[in-house]
Amino acid sequence: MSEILSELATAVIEGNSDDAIDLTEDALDDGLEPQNILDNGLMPGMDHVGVEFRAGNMFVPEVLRSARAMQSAMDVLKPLLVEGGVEMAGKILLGTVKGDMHDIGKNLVGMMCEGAGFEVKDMGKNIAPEDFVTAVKEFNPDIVGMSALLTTTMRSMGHTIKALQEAGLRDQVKVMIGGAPVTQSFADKIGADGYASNAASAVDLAKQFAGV
Ligand code: B1M
Repeated sequence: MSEILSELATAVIEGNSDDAIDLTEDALDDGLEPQNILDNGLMPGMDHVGVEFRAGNMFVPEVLRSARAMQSAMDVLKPLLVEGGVEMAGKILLGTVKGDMHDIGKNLVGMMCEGAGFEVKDMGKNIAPEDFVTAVKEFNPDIVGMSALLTTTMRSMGHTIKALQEAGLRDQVKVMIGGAPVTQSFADKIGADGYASNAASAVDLAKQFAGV
């Protein structure tokens, strides 16, 4: 890895958005390709964050800072990546289900997935099954991600899967669910394709779904 890319990875790990932007611009000025900057600067930084988060060596506020630094750099790179026709890893439609206002974990999942190269459309919170259906038709995602933090709102995940089935869209998408009260057995029960217990595992699962 060139020195500037290793500094960029460090900026992401340390959650330093200003450095992440400056170094991304410097790398572009030095003639590095946007894809190279993404794959060998930003991604290794975010991968490291995922490993440390899973190991309990980094905590939510630090991970959020890293994700924001990654996103700031991605704001610089994204138009160039799109212009250059670079393929994203896949498209994820994300939302917190109906009746549920908790979005911190969902936001973290979205940022980490963006960091891993996915195009993420975040619908926000309190998203009804029919709104997921409409958004699937419009955005055509590879993965639908749902988050719930309340035992009372978890059931809306099942309702959303049913609504996708009824709209004939279920086979077009993988459904990934998560949130504190959610378990693998609940995912199995409602017919989700997978469950992730934290943001780093959500990235792994999304990559597995996308075959990357
Ligand atoms: Co609320 N709340 N809350 N709350 N709140 C909990 C969830 C609760 C456990 C607190 C408690 O009583 N001990 C409890 C739920 C009990 C239950 O259902 N069993 C609770 C309650 C009861 C409520 C209210 C009903 C309180 C009231 O008004 N009486 C109310 C409900 C409002 C509503 O949603 N309709 C309410 C309101 C709120 C606030 C608005 C004040 C605020 C939310 C602010 C916000 O999100 N913008 C809030 C908060 C902050 C919490 C706690 C304290 C923290 C949640 C959080 O952000 N954790 C929470 C108690 C706790 O967890 N200690 C609590 C940090 C976050 C990073 O973790 O969301 O678990 P988490 O996300 C993780 C994983 O779960 C996973 O990855 C994330 C990152 O590793 N993950 C996914 C999450 N989504 C995923 C999706 C995936 C994959 C992985 O794939 C798509």
